[in-house]
Amino acid sequence: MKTRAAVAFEAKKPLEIVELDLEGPKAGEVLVEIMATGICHTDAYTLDGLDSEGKFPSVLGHEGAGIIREVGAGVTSVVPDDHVIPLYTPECRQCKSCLSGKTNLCTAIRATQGKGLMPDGTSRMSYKGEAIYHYMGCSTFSNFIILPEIAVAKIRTDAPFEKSCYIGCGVTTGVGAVTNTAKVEPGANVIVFGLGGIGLNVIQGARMVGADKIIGVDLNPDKEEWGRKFGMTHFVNPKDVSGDIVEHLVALTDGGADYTFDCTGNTDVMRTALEACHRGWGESIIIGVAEAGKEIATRPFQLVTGRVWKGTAFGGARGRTDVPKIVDWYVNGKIEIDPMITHTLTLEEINKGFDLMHAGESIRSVVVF
Ligand code: NAD
Ligand code: AHE
Ligand code: ZN
Repeated sequence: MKTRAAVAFEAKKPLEIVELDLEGPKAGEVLVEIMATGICHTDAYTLDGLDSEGKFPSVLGHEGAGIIREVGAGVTSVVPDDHVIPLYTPECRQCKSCLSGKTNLCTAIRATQGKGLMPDGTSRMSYKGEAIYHYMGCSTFSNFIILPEIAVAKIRTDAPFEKSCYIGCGVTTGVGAVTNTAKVEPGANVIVFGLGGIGLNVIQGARMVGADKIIGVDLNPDKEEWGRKFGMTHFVNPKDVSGDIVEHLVALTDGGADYTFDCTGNTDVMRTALEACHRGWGESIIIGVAEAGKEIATRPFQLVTGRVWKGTAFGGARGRTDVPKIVDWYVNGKIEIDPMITHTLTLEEINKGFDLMHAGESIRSVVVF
């Protein structure tokens, strides 16, 4: 069949809208009609050539929602017309990682996923006879996609696609980092670095679990109003701090934060986030994705004296199990999504979504097919 898609033919070039050839689902795979997709900073990072796993030409996008249109042989967990969210972190429930109960990082198909291929080592998408790579096992910038059955979460049918797609990455990542990874407790003090599509979800997660001080840090002064909408109690713009930013944050939190979250991908900010944690117990969670080649550093003494450095992917969520619950939280009003979707675009306008993100003018842009 044919599918309309925004293709990244080369790094650092605008996406091009073309019609691709799409092969049908093989055994264990499903055909999904993507109804809407968010644009995450990780898509921009890969398009900018900063991802060591970046492949071109490819169809980017990993924050989608859609409808199952066809299932391949042996598929048992979904049927046509089911509403689903594609999972860049699948959940096979059989691999060593899934069975460990210690991580959401399913390893069943990670090797081929990182090469831009389906689990059998081939691509289902082509243009003028040339293979086009998949991205993060999703490629939601295509109207129709093929996914392994283990990489779809079945969700309720009354959640609007143009909002629930954000649960495919940003919402789950931010809220899950608070609830699954840090396990922030009521009364804790929290600092969130970077108040974009992820950081605001960390803030609303911290509010949901009853954190006390929720401090937002961003270089963009417009983000103060955004943070306050979702529960931020204090805002710090590093540009307005005359002395050392770590000392400033430690003073604001009576000795350091219980939990800090990096949602910038900047390795200097990651260090600040770790060092702004309370001596003896503060935990810093890295969410931001750093460019290829970057490394983090701190004095080991920071860890010797009890600070903990952690990271999280997809908010520690087990996709098929947890994503339907987060959709319930949204539909039941426990978390907000609608105000964070600042721009709704057509596929033809998708490059504008990247421009808005780089200009700091959007929280989330969503493309509706
Ligand atoms: P975004 O562009 O919407 O937001 C980034 C925010 O960080 C902006 O508000 C920007 O002003 C702020 N910022 C940038 N540099 C800063 C600095 N030095 N100090 C303070 N603030 C700064 O991006 P997003 O979609 O929210 O993504 C945030 C990061 O999270 C990206 O690195 C993305 O790749 C990553 N991410 C990781 C996961 C995961 O599973 N670990 C999931 C999604 C996104
Ligand atoms: N491909 C990069 C790493 C990118 C990365 O860390 N991705 C996050 C999700 S970001 C979503 O917006 C993730 O899930 N990581 C775990 C994994 O298995 O990819 C690189 O450095 O090679
Ligand atoms: Zn993402």
